[in-house]
Amino acid sequence: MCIDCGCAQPHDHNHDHDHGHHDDAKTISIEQNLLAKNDMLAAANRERFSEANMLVLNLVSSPGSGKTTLLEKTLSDLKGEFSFAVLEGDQQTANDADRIAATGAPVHQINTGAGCHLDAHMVGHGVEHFDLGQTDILMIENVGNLVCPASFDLGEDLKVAVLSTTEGEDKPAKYPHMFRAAEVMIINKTDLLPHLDFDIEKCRRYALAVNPDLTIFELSCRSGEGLDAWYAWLAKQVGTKKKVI
Ligand SMILES: Nc1nc2c(ncn2[C@@H]2O[C@H](COP(=O)(O)OP(=O)(O)OP(=O)(O)O)[C@@H](O)[C@H]2O)c(=O)[nH]1
Ligand SMILES: [Mg+2]
Repeated sequence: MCIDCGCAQPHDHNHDHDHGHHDDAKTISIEQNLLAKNDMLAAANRERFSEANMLVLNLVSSPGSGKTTLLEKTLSDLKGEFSFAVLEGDQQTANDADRIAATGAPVHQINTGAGCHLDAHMVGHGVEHFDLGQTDILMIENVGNLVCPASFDLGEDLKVAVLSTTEGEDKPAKYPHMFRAAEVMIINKTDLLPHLDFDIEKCRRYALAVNPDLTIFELSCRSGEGLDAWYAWLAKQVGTKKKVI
């Protein structure tokens, strides 16, 4: 168990606590049990989602990268084409759910309290608020945190990691687990590039070094630049999902 955040993030036990091998073994066993239980619930979620013919994306990032803003834009621009439902994960407040509700999409807020990630159990209950048969795309906005959400499968089809230009281009190198777990990386806030020393090519290189299969979008939710490519990709994913089923 991660002592700092209480989650089951696997990590190296090479820090210099004075606990011995016995405690280490117990810790690893609790981690494995927790993740195994989560994986089981995630598999059940995935089966439910696939029965509903629904594309499910898990949006992960550090706080403030623009996940909710991206959802607001996407939902507003594509509401004529697809029906969306949104699960919002935050430690506290319903601020993000209120923003999504303003777009007219069904939304449910999950507050994790001290927890630093959503888990499959929370998501399984969260989707009880939606009519899954009437939903083309379920968007799950995870708790803003580049570490723990990487380890918790929610039953999603894909993880989308959102990185904003104000965070620095080295984040994929410093938080490799997240960018390895994700299939897509969005570099948001490109409108700010003229004011920053963010090196976008270096960022792409760092990301592709940890995950050569990443699909990368560069966009600005503020100016709208780059959103069309993201929308086209989304439409293709929904099409693929419907064809498979
Ligand atoms: N300049 C600029 N600002 C943006 C852009 N996208 C989002 N923002 C701003 O970034 C701030 C954070 O955006 P949010 O959408 O709340 O970020 P978030 O990732 O949902 O944050 P948490 O849910 O707290 O993790 C807000 O002030 C947004 O207006 C963008 O493309 N350009
Ligand atoms: Mg948000």
